Amino acid sequence: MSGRSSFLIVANRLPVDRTVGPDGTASWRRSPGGLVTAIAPVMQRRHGAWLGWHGAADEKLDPFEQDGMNLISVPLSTEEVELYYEGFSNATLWPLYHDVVAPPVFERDMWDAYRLVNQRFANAAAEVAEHGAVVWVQDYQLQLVPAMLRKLRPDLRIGFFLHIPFPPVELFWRLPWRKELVEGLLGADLVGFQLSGGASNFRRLCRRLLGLPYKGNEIFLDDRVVTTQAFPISVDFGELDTMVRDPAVITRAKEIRSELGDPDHLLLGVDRLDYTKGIGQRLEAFGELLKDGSLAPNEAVFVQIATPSRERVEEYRRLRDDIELQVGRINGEHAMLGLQPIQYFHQSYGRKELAALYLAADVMVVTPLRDGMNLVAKEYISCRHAMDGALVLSEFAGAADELRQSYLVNPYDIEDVKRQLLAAMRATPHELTRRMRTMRRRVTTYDVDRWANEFLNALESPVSQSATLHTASWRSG
Ligand code: GDG
Repeated sequence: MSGRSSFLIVANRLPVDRTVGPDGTASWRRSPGGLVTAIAPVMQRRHGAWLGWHGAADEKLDPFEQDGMNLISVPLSTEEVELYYEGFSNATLWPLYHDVVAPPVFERDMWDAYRLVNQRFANAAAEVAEHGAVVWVQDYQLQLVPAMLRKLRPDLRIGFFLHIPFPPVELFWRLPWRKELVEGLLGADLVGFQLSGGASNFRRLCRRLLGLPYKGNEIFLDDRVVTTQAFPISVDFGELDTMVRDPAVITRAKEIRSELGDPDHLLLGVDRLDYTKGIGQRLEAFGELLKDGSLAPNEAVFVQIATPSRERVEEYRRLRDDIELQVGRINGEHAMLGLQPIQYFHQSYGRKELAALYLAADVMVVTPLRDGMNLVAKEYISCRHAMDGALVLSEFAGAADELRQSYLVNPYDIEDVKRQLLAAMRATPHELTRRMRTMRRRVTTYDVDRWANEFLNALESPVSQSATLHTASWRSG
């Protein structure tokens, strides 16, 4: 790859993972995960460049090409991975932005590393962006990049999208570095959120913390306007819809059901093993249904895929132990020879295997305590072209705003989860079709292409007339 780019994605991670073959040769493979799933197709179409860390510490890589994407690695040292990534990003910001469901850690050396690494990303972007390029910065690990980049390159059009929730002012206020963080985000021309609630939390915060006025979606700075808006992320509906029509995937789905003993109800959970995902709550509800006899032990099987995640962060290690203890207890009490009611897998799977699981499952169980969007819920919908299957969905997932025909639950209310699990299992085919048809209509029309195009159109469109006028009057007033 050579020269500069007119379109850049800046994200913590490059969208690839390195694999080493039996003969010792290394190659790159597109990695799983929400962000990658969402953006890779857009990148390929626009022939841009993607800046991010490649996943190995203390190693510098030359730019390379993969799957039609130009990839530029931003290096991180072992200490930076610990302090910037596992520390400030995942032990401070992640819990703080997810309703403090785990206590956030506030440590100054983590913040210093976060600032230093954000500056490195900004410098790298400034170096490869063409004059007037569009730069799209992704997610909570890089919230200082917009302002740092604007300082270096005022000619750029800078967008930022936050994949996780933006918290209410009262929670954000705890952050010792709250002012720097908000000023970092305000370096963007457009700050995108999953939901309008996140955007309005951000605008209120800007007024209270920095005294900035806003009107509608626009925040008025001295010399420019920052637009804040919701862009609910979605999935590649077409890819999944095609995948589940593949005979190999259909056969695999049948095999999965028969390997599980052809239960009346196959329930499925697919999550990164994360304390925000409410895995414990759903297993508790399922265990109680078995215990109180609402479900016979051989009537339902719950398959829980818990993909390994952030295993060096203390809170995640504890969570793994808790979940595995809980699975062991429930299975210990209710298993029969050759039949375990919970099938738990702490492993990662290929996309096709995942699609086969979605196709095999009667009830998809998505119960986060807080989630920016939750792509798994939308992936399940995309795989149900027969218009059957039920989605049990937490009210605290961003996806609940769009998927109103799911079986909505409050995951903190175990009785409610039990009730909705049973309702989903007992629903008539007619009822399931009615709900699924409406939800599929939503996901087909608002897929990931539409999400990315709407964001980029908003970023590239000229600033509104009213915004310019308002800035002028604010400055003169
Ligand atoms: C963040 C926000 C927001 C999971 N296990 C495997 C696998 N996955 C894929 C799923 C899905 C993705 O990972 C997970 O996306 P989610 O949206 O459910 O959750 P987060 O990872 O927390 O994502 C979230 C998202 O960003 C996008 O903005 O929706 O709220 O927290 O695509 O299918 N993929 C494969 N094997 C696995 O074992 N191949």
